[in-house]
Amino acid sequence: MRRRAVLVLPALVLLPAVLAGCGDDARDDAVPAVSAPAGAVAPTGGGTAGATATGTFAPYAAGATAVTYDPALVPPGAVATVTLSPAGSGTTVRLAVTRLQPGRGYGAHLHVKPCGPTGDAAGPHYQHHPDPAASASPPSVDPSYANPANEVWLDFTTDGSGDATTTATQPWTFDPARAPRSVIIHAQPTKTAPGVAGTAGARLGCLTLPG
Ligand SMILES: [Cu+2]
Repeated sequence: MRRRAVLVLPALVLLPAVLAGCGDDARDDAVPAVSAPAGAVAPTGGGTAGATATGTFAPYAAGATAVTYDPALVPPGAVATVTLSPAGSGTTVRLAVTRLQPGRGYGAHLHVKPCGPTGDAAGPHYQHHPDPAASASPPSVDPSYANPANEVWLDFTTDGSGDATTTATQPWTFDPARAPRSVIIHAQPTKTAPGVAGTAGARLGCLTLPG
């Protein structure tokens, strides 16, 4: 009698949906929390209720907390610290940076995805009321959604040492199902006009928030 080999092939090969692509929706927060990458992340409070992260900028490496995409404008060795602090029914977000270019204005916002190999990986801005017309491209540029009351804008101008501290206080808390995952530092102050609202030039650097 002839024996018949039976091959069982996996019917499905599931790839993780966390490939660092740009241009997805603001929804990768259902991914279970992973341990903090090597670096100076100091998660506190579970990410959505309150969180803090500190990183020293360097060119991208897997697991990096702080990434520079423009070493001239966000020099390796510059440091950023972001703290999300719930306060009653509101939230205060504080960003402190050191050793950027002195006397220079930068844009900065909370974005929805962690930092990745390119600035685009961080996805669009966190919005309290998501813009129903927004997609990955174009992102929300409607001033009725892309504004500093509905997003978290942290623009700053550095002092003579390249340091700055800025805060934004909102009367709302982050949706725990889609909490912000990064701060992006941009090349320009944030624009407010229709069609460009919320944009701030190139993405120079990124700091990942604990998820
Ligand atoms: Cu931004």
